[in-house]
Amino acid sequence: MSEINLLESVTAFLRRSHGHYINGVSILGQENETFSVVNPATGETIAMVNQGGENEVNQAMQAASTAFHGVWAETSPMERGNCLNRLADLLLKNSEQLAQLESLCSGKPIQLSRMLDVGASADYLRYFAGWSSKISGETLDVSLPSFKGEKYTAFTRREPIGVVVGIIPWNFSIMIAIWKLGAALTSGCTVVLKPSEYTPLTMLRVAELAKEAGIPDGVINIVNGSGAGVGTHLLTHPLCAKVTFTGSVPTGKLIGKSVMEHGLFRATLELGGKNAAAFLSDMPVEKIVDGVLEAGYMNQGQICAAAERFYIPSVHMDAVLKLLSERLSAMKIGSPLDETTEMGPLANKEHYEKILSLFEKARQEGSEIVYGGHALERKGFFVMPTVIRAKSADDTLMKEETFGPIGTFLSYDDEEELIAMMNATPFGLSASLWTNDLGKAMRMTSRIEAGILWINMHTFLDPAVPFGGVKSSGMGREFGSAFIEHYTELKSVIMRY
Ligand code: TXE
Repeated sequence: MSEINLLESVTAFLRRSHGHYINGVSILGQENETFSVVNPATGETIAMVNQGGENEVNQAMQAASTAFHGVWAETSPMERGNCLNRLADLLLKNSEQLAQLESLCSGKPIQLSRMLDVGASADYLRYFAGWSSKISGETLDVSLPSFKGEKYTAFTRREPIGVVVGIIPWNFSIMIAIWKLGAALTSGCTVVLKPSEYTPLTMLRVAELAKEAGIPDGVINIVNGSGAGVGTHLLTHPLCAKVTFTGSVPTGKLIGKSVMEHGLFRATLELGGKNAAAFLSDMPVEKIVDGVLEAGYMNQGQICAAAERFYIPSVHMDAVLKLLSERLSAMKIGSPLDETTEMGPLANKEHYEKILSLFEKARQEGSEIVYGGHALERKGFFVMPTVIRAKSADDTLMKEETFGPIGTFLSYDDEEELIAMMNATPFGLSASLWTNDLGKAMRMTSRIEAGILWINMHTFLDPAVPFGGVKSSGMGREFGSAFIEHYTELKSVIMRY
């Protein structure tokens, strides 16, 4: 056991009274209600947080709007980039504190928190920082003829959209918030973020670091509370210019409907799905199992782009399931604060109960549970990594997102049938193809319905490569240059002379 000691700054932070971060100040807000933050590894409450309400939403939106008009949109692009780079420096300087907070609140193994929620967040910030000085319009030639010798010139400007509301899930409470914050701030927008009610602490600390980095008050605001309460107030607030959401498909649809009803029309929705990983028959069994472990089980399967449907050539199926079960049985499940832990608990009780009910569903439907399929007998929200052999493509676990450490497997013989099965879903966030025949992979690429397709890899996101879903998995793209369109308005100017 190599359980790390909590830093004194972490225990001190947990002991504080928590609420919101508005206009450069931590505040408790005016609501009397509080909610608890539960450590999923123990089931114990580790902090209490004040629930926000309409009042806090109004204050935060007003602060963000004032900072947008008076300060941030007027800040030079270079200085905006410098601010984001300084915030990246401070994330790394406070890396261990942030990683420990993330692991305590979400159950993520500490090594992953260090690598992704802190390390990758700093990289994303630096990537977005570089864009601040490169967002520009273009000059255009007017196409119609002039009648009396007059001349025209035209150009476009990319102008920041205004106050962006970011609704954040619990699986990467820092990194996903940083995706939204980095894109908004580099474009000249200001933000009001609502973290998940399961992981409300980490961004409160990041907001303090943002102040230290020289980001002006009001540019970043955090309001904590429920989706139905704080979330709804934010989305319907008249100062909200855009919403960017990552989370479940049902909530995403609700948010999409709500923003349209309130005349907002600007939403980026990054939702989940039921991602497929398909292994072609030239792949050896060991490589298939390595691929399945990479694609399906990281962070207890709680990654929106992770694979949940696995298609295996029937000739390899038995051997793959046998070796995979052996590899999973050697996986170290334990405390997220143990540096050797490979799999922690599920992030919260509701999610744990949902996963247990899906195990039950698989049993009722007669799917074969090859490995796992039950909770661990210990406190906290631990379940076994699980392998299920589906009866057919109609099994619930081949269709519904579990968001857990569950791989469901179906064999195939024919590659045309494989493509049809991969696409037979209302979702389309990600997919992967595994083969040494790159020519075949390239021919299949255009036929697979997914926003991101990996070849011989899975779940690898990069700030330079656009990310987002097709079909019911969302709309809009994060990263690359694609984000610019979603955080700026394109203004055309035509001049006669
Ligand atoms: O997600 P929600 P929950 C999946 C996963 C999980 C299930 C439910 O399968 O079991 O979703 O988790 C806010 N207006 N994913 O309930 O509801 C909410 O407060 C405005 C996949 O946590 O999507 C939180 O901040 N906001 C996913 C955020 O939305 C609302 C990651 C996400 O919550 C709202 C998380 C409303 N009406 C869960 N209702 C992924 N794809 O990455 C809720 N929220």
